[in-house]
Amino acid sequence: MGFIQQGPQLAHPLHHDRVLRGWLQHNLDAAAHAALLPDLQALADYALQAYARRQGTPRREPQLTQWDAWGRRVDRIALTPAWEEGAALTAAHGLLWAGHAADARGMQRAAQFARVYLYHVASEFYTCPLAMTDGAATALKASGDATLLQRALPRFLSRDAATLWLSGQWMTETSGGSDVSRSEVEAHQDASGQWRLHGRKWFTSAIIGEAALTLARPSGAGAGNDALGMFYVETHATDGAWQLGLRIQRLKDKLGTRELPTAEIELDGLAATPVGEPRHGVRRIAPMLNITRTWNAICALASMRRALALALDYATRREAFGALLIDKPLHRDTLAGLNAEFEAAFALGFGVARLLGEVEAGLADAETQAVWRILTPLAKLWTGKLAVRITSECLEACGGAGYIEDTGLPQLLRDAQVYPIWEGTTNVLALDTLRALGGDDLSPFATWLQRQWPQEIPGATTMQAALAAAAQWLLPASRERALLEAGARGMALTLARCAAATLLARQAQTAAVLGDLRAAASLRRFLGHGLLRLNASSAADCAAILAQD
Ligand code: MFK
Repeated sequence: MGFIQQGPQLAHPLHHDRVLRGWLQHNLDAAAHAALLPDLQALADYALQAYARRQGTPRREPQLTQWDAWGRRVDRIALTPAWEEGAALTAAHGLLWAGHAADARGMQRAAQFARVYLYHVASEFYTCPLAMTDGAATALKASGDATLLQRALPRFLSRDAATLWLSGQWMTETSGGSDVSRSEVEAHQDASGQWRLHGRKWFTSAIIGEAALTLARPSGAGAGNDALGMFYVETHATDGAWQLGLRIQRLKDKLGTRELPTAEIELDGLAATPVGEPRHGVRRIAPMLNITRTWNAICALASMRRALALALDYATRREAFGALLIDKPLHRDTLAGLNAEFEAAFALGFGVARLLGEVEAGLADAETQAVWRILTPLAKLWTGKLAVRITSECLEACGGAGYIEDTGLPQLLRDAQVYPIWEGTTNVLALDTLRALGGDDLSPFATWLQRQWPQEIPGATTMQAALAAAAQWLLPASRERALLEAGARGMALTLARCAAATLLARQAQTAAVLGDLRAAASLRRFLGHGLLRLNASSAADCAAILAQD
């Protein structure tokens, strides 16, 4: 037999992730760190076992059975083994409840998202319904609806798998995924006063939840997003059957996240409870979006990290042109560049998680709350794009093997393509950044970032120059909406890179005190890739470029 190449091996996801370990060491106090470690260890061990278990075995997918043998409509969904294990892991290791625990330092979200980061890839996107459940818990808390809180919150945040409930987030309709104001699902009250929903939801990301938050238009309420109400529904009756008026029409045939049972559902009288007055639905559901967008960012980081870990390991096993790939200057440099981008993205994603915890714990002043609101869409949009790029590069780093299905590598790329799409596309998030900025003055955000940059770490002037260019662009652009929107993506990417550089600089400084100069090296490389991404064409150039006749 000829030469057989050894495939990449997955290093222990906790022990061999210096970025995660460094961040936790510098951000958590010793007691919090020690309390968290057993859960991280267990989840990383699980990830390692799941990786080994799935090598060479075909991936399983959920199966929908709509009718039983006797013609009864059952809409039964058989899940994959990883999904069957999800509830027990969630309850045991605090994937949901830990984010809502009381913490005097406001670190509960950072501790939760460290768990999510280690679990995500092995979970096969079971993290999607977890994200939505976390978002639903947060939106219900914001509503202050005592009856619903009493009913749903203990179940959403249960520490016991037997009583854990998951929630969906039913927003997308055929009329609009981004423009929710066009939603057509109607809500009306029957003779007994019970609200009931009618219409079709086109993408319900994980239909397995026992509950959901959804938007619907009360009959006669008129058009637009303000006329939508937010409703709470329960999907199953006490006997375990689907509620009357809820049918699963089919599971979606998707490019990736194929273990996730995304469904198209028909509502024909499903009982629903309005959360507060049934209007201002988008405003009411917005707290949920900011939570799921944070999950999206952390899960994008997890996918990047998995791809980078495999590509790095492969480089230590694959020989070409007389040397291991890891000793080839160009390959080495390519991997170093990707890792530096990842490390900056990690600093931003976990920086947002930490700020979220501080905001929720009531520790953030108004300025910090405003910064957190801006950083959330920035983290989501930039990590989403970066996950696609990094997973693609890591496949390429494994050569032809990276393109072969049963190496497991193509799935990383296919799955990563969801991050820039769901929970708001890159452009929708760029426009949300404008909404969060709330005007033409970048200086409060810029001042906050400048204050964060540690004096001892070089690079502040590069960051300040990029911010100054963004501010200079924003001021006149704000007077012309079309110009502002056209440049929103470039500006959002610039701001995301400035924020990531700043948070990485903080990490570099605390690591350097302990003699660890690796984060500083990543920062130098990241700054070398540049921070400025302002690049919109003029309206005239766009017209010329797009003209086809
Ligand atoms: C593994 C990781 C798992 C991640 C979970 C995956 C789950 C996937 C499931 C899905 O993909 S569900 C579909 C997700 N859909 C979206 O994310 C919708 C994308 N569209 C938007 O985000 C639009 O910006 C949005 C519909 C929210 C608003 O568009 P509009 O109609 O132009 O809204 P408008 O009038 O600007 O804002 C309405 C109100 O909401 C305003 O408040 P007021 O009424 O008080 O003025 C806004 O300030 C507020 N708002 C909007 N976005 C907000 C927000 N408030 C806080 N945070 C935000 N992000």
